Order: sequence, then structure tokens, then C-alpha cells
Amino acid sequence: MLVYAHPDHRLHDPSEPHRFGGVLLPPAETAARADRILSALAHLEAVDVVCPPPMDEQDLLLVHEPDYLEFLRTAHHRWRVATGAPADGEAVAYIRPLPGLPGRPPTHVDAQLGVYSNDVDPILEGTWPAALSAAASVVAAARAVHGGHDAAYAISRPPGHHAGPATFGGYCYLNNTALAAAWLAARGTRVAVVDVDTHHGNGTQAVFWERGDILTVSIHGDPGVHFPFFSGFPEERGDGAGSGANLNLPLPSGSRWPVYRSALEEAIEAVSSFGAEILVVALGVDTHVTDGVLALTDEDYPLLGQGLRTGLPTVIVQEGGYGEGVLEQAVPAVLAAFS
Ligand code: Q9C
Ligand code: ZN
Repeated sequence: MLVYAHPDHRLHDPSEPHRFGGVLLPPAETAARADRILSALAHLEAVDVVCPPPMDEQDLLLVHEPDYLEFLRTAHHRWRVATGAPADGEAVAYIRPLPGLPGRPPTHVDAQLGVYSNDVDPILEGTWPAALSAAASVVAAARAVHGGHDAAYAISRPPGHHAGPATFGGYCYLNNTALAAAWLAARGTRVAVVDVDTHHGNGTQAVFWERGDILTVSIHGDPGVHFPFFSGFPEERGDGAGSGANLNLPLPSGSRWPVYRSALEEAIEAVSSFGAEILVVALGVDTHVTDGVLALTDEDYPLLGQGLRTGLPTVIVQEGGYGEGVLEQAVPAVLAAFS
């Protein structure tokens, strides 16, 4: 298995706790996550870990708005100038525009934080280079698969599938999964995304909402009661040229493997009737019971891997997975199906 990983992910390692549903929690999406995956993969045979070359930053425009990219690149520095915060400060939105206000686009960084995010995620001094390194990993994986490899895996963090064309949130800044898909589609490939992270891939859905050449499928815990709450329902099918090219398969909280497997079969059927030539898997392993949304267990992940093995060339992009021991066990178990 060809694995892409870049050490710059460590430049984004938040430490300030945030309030979620009234409970003050330490950050779950930390640099340790990628290190945990890497050390688990070190025990596997035939794993080839490669540092990706720098990406062409123009490729980010396949997915994101130019003003958003400029904001991400400059926000921390501008926030320090505006507030006098130290280099290790974490810039977080505290105010947001009311919907429907006419308003002019704000120029103050504190207001822009509230425009470009829908969550409490921080921007650190190293968030931009870290997010860029994750994006470089998925572009390298996409390039390898486009070039003839059966499969490649990117240890991409910070993750990406909640980032929209001009929004960060849900621990995501640049949409790595969408970038892999868009990069492949730009080379004339018919691409399908299957997102098995436990949370709806709302950013990816938003990026491709009006595109008919990229199928997006997401299997996730009921958004009526789980993040990201505002999307992930079955009636969201895409619009315009993209009508019918988005498929949401929400599952009741606490669903186990038999229920999950049916949804996975439906997802793979959609990929095959779409006529996809390359598959992009958004591999969140926060479906594990430890992560509190769905209830897969250790023995389900080899089956998940087998279920995701379609015979198509496949790019595997790391998304969520947080609980103690979950990444270490579940990621190698899924990847085993592809080696
Ligand atoms: N109990 C990804 O898995 N919810 N993002 C925080 C804490 C945020 C998940 C609630 C979930 C975001 C990539
Ligand atoms: Zn998730």
C-alpha cells in the first residue's frame, strides 16, 4: 500500500478546550492522531510511506473560493496584529452575521472568522501550512492512482470533509476529499466519493452540489441528533447539472454492522450505476462505538474494507476517528483489503 504522509501536519496542534453542547472538552483533532496511524501502519508489511511533494496551490481553486484561501493564509497574522495575541494564540470566531442582513463584507479579521466558519475551530499560526500539507498528500495519492496504482492512502490531517467552498468547521479547513475528486475529474475521469466518516460530508456535498460528473455518497449518523445537524438528510440530492448526483444515507444513532452493511451496499451500487472510473473513499473511522455516533466494533473494519473494495482504482483519504485505540485498529484493518 502506497501511503502519503507529511510531517507539517504537526504545525496544527490545537490545545485550547471548547464548549460543545455545554461541556468543555479538549481538542479531539490533534497531531497525535497522524502519529498514531503511522505507528500502527509500521507493523504492516508492504506499506510504503512517502512524503508528498509540495502541491500546486492553484489546484485548491478546484474546490475553494479565492477569498477564503486568502483569508486562511493570512488570518492568524492579521488576528495577531489586530489583537496583540501571541504567536501561540488560537484565533476563534466569537460573532457571526445574522442571516438576511444586507451588510457589507467585513474587513476586520474577527468578523471574517465568523463569516468563514460555522463552528468553534481555531486558526493557529501553523494551520495554513498544515492544511496545505494534508492537501498535498491527497493530490499525491490521486496522482498515483491516476497514474495506474490500484490504491493509495493519504494520512491527511487536519481532515477536510466538513470544509465547504468558503467555510471551515468540524476540524476541517481544506477539503482534502473534494480536492482528490476534483483533481481527478479535471483529468477527465468519472469519479465517485463514498464518505464513511460517521458525520455527514457536508463540505464535500456543498462543493459538488451542482456537478453531475462527480457522485457524492455519504453514510453517517442521523444529522437530526449529530453534527453537522443542518445537512445530511436523504432529500438532499444535488441541484442543476448535479441533480441526483448526491446521495445521503443517514442511519439511526447507535446502528451496528448489519444496518451499516446495507447502507454500504446501497452506496456501492450507486457508484457502479454512476459508471465511476475511480473511487475516492473519505475514510473516517469515527463510526466506532467509542466515538459515540454509530456503533461499529473492531471486528467490523475488515468487513468495511472488503465492502469498499469495488475493483476500481481507489484513493483513500483519512477523515475522522478519535477514540482511544480506534485509529490504530480500524485504519490498518480497512487498508488490508486494498493491499
Ligand atoms: N463531542 C470530523 O470527524 N463535534 N469532524 C464535536 C464533541 C464536532 C467531526 C462534539 C464533530 C466534527 C472530521
Ligand atoms: Zn467525523
